[in-house]
Amino acid sequence: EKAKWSKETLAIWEKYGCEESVDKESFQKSFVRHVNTTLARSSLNVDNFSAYQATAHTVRDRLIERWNATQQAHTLKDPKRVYYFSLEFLLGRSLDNALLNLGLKEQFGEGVKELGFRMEDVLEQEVDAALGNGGLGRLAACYMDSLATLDYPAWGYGLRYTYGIFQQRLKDGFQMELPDYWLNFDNPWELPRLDIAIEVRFGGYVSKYTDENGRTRHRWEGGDGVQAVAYDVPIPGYGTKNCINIRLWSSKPKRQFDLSRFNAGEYEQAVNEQMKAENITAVLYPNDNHMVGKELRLKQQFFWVYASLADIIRRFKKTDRAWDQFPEKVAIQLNDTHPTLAIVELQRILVDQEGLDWDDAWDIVTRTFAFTNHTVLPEAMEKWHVPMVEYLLPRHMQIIFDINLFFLQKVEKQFPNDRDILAKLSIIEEATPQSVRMAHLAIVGSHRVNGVAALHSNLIKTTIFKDFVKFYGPKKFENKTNGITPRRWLHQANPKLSNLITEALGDKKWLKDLSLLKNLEPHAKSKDYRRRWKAVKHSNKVRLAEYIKAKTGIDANPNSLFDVQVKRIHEYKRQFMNILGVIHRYHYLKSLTPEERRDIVPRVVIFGGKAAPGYHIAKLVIKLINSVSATVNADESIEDLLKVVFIPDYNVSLAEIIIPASDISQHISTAGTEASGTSNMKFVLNGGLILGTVDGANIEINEEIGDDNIFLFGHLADRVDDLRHAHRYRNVPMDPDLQSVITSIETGNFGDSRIFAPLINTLTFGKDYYLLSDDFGSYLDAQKLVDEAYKDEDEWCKKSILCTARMGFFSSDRAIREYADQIWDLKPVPAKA
Ligand code: OAK
Repeated sequence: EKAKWSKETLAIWEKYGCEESVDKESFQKSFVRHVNTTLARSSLNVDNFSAYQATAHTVRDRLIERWNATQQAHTLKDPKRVYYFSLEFLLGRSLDNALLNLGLKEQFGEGVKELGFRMEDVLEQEVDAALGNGGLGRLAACYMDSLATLDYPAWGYGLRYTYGIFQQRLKDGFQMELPDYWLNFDNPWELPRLDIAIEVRFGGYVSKYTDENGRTRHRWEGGDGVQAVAYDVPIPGYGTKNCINIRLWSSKPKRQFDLSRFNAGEYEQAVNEQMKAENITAVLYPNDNHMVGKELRLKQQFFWVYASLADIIRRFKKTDRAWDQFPEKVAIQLNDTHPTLAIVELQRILVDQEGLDWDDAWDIVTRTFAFTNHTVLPEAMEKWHVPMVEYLLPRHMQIIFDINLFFLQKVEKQFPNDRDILAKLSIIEEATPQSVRMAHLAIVGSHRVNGVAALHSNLIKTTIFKDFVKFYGPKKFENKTNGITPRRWLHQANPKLSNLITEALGDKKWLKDLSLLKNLEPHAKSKDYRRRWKAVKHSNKVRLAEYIKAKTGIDANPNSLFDVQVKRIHEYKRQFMNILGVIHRYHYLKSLTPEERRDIVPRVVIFGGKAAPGYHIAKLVIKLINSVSATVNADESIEDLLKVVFIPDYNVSLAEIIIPASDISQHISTAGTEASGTSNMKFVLNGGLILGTVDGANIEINEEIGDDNIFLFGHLADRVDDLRHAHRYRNVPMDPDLQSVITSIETGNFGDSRIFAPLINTLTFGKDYYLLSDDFGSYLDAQKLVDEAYKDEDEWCKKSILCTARMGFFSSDRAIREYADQIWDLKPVPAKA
């Protein structure tokens, strides 16, 4: 119950409820106070880490004020809100981002310096919040930045994993996984809300009864409960007071432990329940674009959507509105199929608990949800065995069957006597055991479905969801091309380039309206501007070279062309093709005379990325890269002409160092397999060119920046089926250049070749599913064009500037506005100063 204040009391609240100042002196005052009180340290006992903590707490205080103001504005105005349901938020570090978004970097930097620290060292202390695998999780983080910046009333909902994505180490060139102890020290970027706890149940049974109106009703009863406890993560917008919230749920036992067992001396059993409960949010599943049907994962998904919906409904109910207004106040975006059970849970609440008729409830549900698909890979499609769902969620399984029944009745009406289409569209896959197809459920339960780049959105309409297009018509399926936040991915990661851009454009408005970058174009003609642009790239390369030296001992000469491929290791992304290309280059270099060598552009080929721990082929790719690296880098005859580097433990904060230093980056997935890609956008925004296939967002990047500024190669998506068919049913000879590279590995030029047999087999016995052989020739040709183009430094620099200038479209602000206008019907609500 809230207290009612007297006038006098209110006056005190108002007097002290003023804003904390943001000048250098107030920073220093807060800093020292936090060192002395929050950290309980004296000024004699402050290291860089303590300085980080004190700075973080000082910034956090200012964030919380804005967070409060924002929530207050929303409560007063009660606008429609969007809830972004994502099982992953790959936020990375928060301090630098918060300093820049709040406009505090300069004065706080000065303040910290006078206290005896360097801001760079302080920022380096922060561990990444790595609650995600890759593209999907980082996209969610960029979207939160844009939602906050554009003043949209938005919340993120996710899980607070005790362990984020594993840390990667290398041992003898093999990937080793270590747990990510990110919460070992206090985390200043979360606000524990231990008072917000929601009980979540699993198991139990369904009972039937007749209500007072004579209707048959169902009740889900019994089962084991755990608590979902809220932790709030403030997300500040750039250049606004607005600061939104990501609410992450952590699982806790309902009771601390079983007292009767404890008293009986059964200590182990007494804490069992506690451990079981805490297991639910213990660890992020480390698979990217791949589904594993583990029970614990299903429990995570339900735990999360149950608590989030309960929270949203609690908020909705505060305003006494009729249920049919729910979709006018609540939009829920499903980030892939992971949160699809929310559709079922909302239907259950409305029908079982609130007593609505099935059809009225279903209308509310479908007007509330929209679904984003992020992949067409068959192995990524979520399917849950019916017996498992039935056992964990008996009532939800019944509701899924009912949703399916009513849906298929409509299909039957539209396509009478077409058993084939019924089977194809059914939410239930008829196999032994039966499975629930989560994508089908997500489509049926949403009013809008979108892909994440133009090609991808067309592909889902013509391949995996084509039968749904027949039924619903094409309008339900849209495209929302992904975007990235220019705040983190240019302003924060590449401060020198950001300054150079601001200088040319006259102010920082471009950070809120990225289309303004087009005004950089004329500067590409200025010799002086190009000189300075080059100098920035060079200094970013020096920074990366220093990092590489420190972490791997390898000398990467910053005067070489830096060629980068950093992303999750996956067969469809074809890091294998890249390293085979490197071997081809190595052999070529060895065949040259000293005169011929003089004409060669020296290259550093840089790899980074994690392989899912159970993905053996991907792990062999890492091993092969490291074996090639060892051989090439140790070959003195090659000098500086070629260096190969695998940077371990690729993550967001490392991406911030790598991306600004790239001359060319590779985005070389088999056409039609990479839904969008977002790092491609980050590289080009930072003036790096790309070498890529005609896939995902590469296509739209090409449209924006022009054919002269991108190196595209390889077969197009519409050829892939035929090529795969040929590999399966005919004897297609391997590309001869590829064959000689493979022979070289098999000869043992890169260590014991037996290790690599399973990898090489994917090209032959595996039928070259990802078409490396088909694309290898054009890949090598494109690489030659890259080498040639790089020789003309000045022309290259012009391309680089034009790349940045033409990337305005790929701001996540543009993407978020499209979602808000076209899917969510959402309006901004600025928070008052
Ligand atoms: C992860 C788990 C399951 C399904 C998809 C993913 C995923 O990360 N997909 C990636 O999403 C990115 C954001 O839309 C895209 O840019 C990538 O192409 C896609 O692979």
